[in-house]
Amino acid sequence: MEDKLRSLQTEAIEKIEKASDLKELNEIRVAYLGKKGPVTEVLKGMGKLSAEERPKMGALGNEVRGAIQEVLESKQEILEKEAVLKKLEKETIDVTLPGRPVRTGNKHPLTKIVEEIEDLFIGMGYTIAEGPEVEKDYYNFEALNLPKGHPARDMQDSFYITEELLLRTHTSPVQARTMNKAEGKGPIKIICPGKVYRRDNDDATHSHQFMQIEGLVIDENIRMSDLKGTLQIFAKKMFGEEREIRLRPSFFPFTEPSVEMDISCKICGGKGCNVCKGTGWIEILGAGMVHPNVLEMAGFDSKKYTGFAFGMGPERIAMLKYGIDDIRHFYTNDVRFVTQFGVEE
Ligand code: 2U9
Repeated sequence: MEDKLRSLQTEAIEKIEKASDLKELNEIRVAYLGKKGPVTEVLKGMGKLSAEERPKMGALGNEVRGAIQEVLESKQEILEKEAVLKKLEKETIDVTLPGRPVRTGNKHPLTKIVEEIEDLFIGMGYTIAEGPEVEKDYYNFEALNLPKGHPARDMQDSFYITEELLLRTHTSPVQARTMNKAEGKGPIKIICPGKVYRRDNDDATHSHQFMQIEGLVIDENIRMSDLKGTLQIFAKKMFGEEREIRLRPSFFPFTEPSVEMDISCKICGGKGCNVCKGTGWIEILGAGMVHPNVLEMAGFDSKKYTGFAFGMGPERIAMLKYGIDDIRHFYTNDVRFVTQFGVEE
């Protein structure tokens, strides 16, 4: 019995010293010192011992228990200290580390350009007018001097929904609607930004969905010089004060005379380079004096009122301003593209 108790003591102490955490240590305590433990089992056999043997064996039993208990307690202390150190190490915060940058969103480059152009014209006294993207054939074409069968309508291959309904091919219908609402009374001074749709095969410079910003000024005594002055201010504010503009004769059914406006190339200053295709000039927008038919159809007396209008594609403006080479970038929402345009200053 004595040998058994001594070997239990050695065995228990070996296990205690190898214990790696408090849970394992507690399992050893229960295993060796518990009521069903081996020490108690061995001492149950004390009944067979003689009267003088019994007290000695009992004392040995207590001594073995005491020795195991003592080693348990010192191991408990060590493991508790280790546990605290491990916890401290795990929860240590290095306050000298740099903060994690807060990722902010980006304004889409098209949104930036549209807002910049809106702010520019709002600063010149224009108000913003909007209208439906699913538009009536009348406002999209007829009210703009493009009667049914007019060849110009084929140019703008359209997404028709029904005979009379289509996805608007420009934002001009918004101007037509605004004129109709005015019931022949000026002045009108609006810009009309919005999405437009054309049945076109997408490529680097064409998209079936794109944006337009058009402007319309109607009042008594509006002249071509008012148009030229307005376009000059726009060009200088958008592309730099040193920009020059030139107006070339053009044709649009809804304006007469019609012009296309170029700005002097900001890359080569007008000498000619690949951006301006060697001409020194870059086409930016179209414009003209509102056609009298359009005025009359909208209920304005063309003897009393005149007006000018212009139209531009913000994608083209953004591509020139930011050096973007493919219009499809605006619509594929690749984060590598949009994040190049930082948050508003
Ligand atoms: C009304 C009267 C006149 C709008 C105009 C243009 C010239 C023009 C194109 C430029 C590039 C469209 O985005 S684009 O493809 N637009 O050149 N637009 S004058 O004239 C109007 C509009 C409405 C009632």
